[in-house]
Amino acid sequence: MADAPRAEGPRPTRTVPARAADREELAEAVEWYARMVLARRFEDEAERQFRRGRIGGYLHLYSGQEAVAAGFLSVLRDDDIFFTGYRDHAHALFRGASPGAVMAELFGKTTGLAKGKGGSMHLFDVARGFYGGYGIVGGHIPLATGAAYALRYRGTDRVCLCFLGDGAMNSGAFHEPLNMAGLWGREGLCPIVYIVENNQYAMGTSVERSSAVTDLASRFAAYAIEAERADGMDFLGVRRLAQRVVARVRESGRPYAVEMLTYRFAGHGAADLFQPYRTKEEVAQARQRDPILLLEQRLRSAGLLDDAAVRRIHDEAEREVLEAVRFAENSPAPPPEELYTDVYGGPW
Ligand SMILES: Cc1ncc(C[n+]2csc(CCOP(=O)(O)OP(=O)(O)O)c2C)c(N)n1
Repeated sequence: MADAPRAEGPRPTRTVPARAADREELAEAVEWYARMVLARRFEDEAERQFRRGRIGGYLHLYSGQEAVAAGFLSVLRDDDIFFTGYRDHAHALFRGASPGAVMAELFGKTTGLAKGKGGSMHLFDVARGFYGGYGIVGGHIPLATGAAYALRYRGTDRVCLCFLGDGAMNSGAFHEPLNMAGLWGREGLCPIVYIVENNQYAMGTSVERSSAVTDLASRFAAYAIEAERADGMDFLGVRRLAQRVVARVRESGRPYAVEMLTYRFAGHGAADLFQPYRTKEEVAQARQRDPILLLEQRLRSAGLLDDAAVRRIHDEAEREVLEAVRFAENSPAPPPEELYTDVYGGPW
């Protein structure tokens, strides 16, 4: 702060607009609280449907990490784009995809976000700037980096977000594009934010056992990319960080990275039932900082949420998710001819 310390006298009036801005920010946060509640309820229901055999393939839940995607996607412009890994349902919902289309994709139906061809790990919604949903760990990092370059090459001020896991940082697919991003960034040609969702584990392997350097943010220095580490459980904190970082990348065209400390409440995938790599006490402790509860407490103490409003939001999420399941159940499965559409080759 450049201001000299003020010993006495009235508080400056310029704090008034700041407080008004805070209120506006909190009012918007109520909307994001509702979206996070919906995403959590969606994940719980997806797990139930998976266990009933309605969802084939794999299923990776995002519960616990909601504040990261919500915080960043809440500040993105409509024409910006983003990529993520396979833990992708909430990302699609936060960007405005309908729960029915996401659930139908999990069910493999034609009404799904990717016509039922992608399933849980490969959601895709180009109209909303969502370029997937990737099952190969780290496989999307080169694509996202190239896309960021393309945005600048075409003369736009659009920004690309690339969400990745802590495990993905140890893949070869991380290092090559990061080097290019560092180089392109010198010319202001790589407007990308790498958002490491450090949920402490890659499948059953903790960061301590898989990364030689556990301060993940510091590893971006190897590619001349500035980075910082922050709490990923506090929605308002993530959102403020995202506002600052996205504005800076949009302005400079230089890449930036954030390591968001978060936690996944569910197992790695739906088959990871016993989780021998962590204790129940550890999970219970992490749940005390559930991002949805933290935001709820903050909004309650600001007088923007009460019991009735919370109940309404939860009831609405319940209704929307059950409606999504009905929609998915009643949607048609793709006909065999669909095997030959959206592929590079013709029938043979
Ligand atoms: C190239 C590749 N190697 C291995 C796997 C198997 N695999 C699936 S998920 C995963 C762990 C990834 O952890 P992280 O990037 O931290 O993501 P998180 O599951 O924590 O969100 C691994 C090794 C894979 N899918 N792709």
